[in-house]
Amino acid sequence: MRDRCAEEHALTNGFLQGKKGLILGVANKRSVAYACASALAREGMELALTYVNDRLEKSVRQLGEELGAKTIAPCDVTQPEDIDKLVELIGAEMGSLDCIVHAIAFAKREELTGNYMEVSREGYQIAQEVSAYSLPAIARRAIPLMEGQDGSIITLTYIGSERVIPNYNVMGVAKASLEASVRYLAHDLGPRGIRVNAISSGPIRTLSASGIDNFKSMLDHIADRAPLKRNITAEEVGDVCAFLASSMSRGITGSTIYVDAGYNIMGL
Ligand code: 0WE
Repeated sequence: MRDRCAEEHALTNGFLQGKKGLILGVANKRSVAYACASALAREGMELALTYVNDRLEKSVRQLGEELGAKTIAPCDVTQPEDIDKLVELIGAEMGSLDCIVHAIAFAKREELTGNYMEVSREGYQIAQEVSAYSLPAIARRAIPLMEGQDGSIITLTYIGSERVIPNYNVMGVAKASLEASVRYLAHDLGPRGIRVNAISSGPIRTLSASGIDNFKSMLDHIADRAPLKRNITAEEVGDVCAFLASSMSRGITGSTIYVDAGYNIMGL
């Protein structure tokens, strides 16, 4: 399977052939990050994947091998030395980087329920640090690897940044911060040939959504109201990620692109 995959990726002339990408945030096969990695690999991109902790190492290694990933390394974005080492390793093993997919978010479980106003100082800080600060922290360090070739940085966000989604709470505030970061980074990095964009995805059943109160009723609500009358899949996000990684999107930077079956346009 893995040989066939790798061979096909080498033989087919995918539109990302010859490009190299780093994906942060794969946990398992259902991860949106995995769907992005899979779409990028399908189009011929050479990949590096990261895992946060020992608990996830095994599954990320296995998925990485299936996708023909060259580099699989630990990275806890709250540890600056982790990011430094990761960038150094990628420099040594891959030489350069054309694309970064930032698919990382974290808030404490207890912050994703009840009233937003009860948010703790620590809970607020952790959500911001992991989910938002990590983007400029990675982007800045990766500049030397990305400069001089149409580079693309892609992150994932959610409509809870702009409108109230009950219980999303501190994550909504962190995503608002992440989206503002996308615009400021686009301004900083545009002159160096690096584009920065976000994909605002509709809700998807992943590890991140597990244990969220009433997730099923949120999915039903979307399928009822969204113009496409359905939910979206991780693969649909992966395909837009491949587009944003490619030169087909060379005129787009600082944007948030919705992959939400059109839900965001509705007023009622
Ligand atoms: O961004 C997210 C979820 C991110 C997330 C999920 C968890 C669950 C487990 C961040 N931190 C944690 N921490 C945990 O301990 N989404 C877009 C999915 C999501 O999460 C929600 C949603 C939706 C949609 C939480 C409340 C309401 C809606």
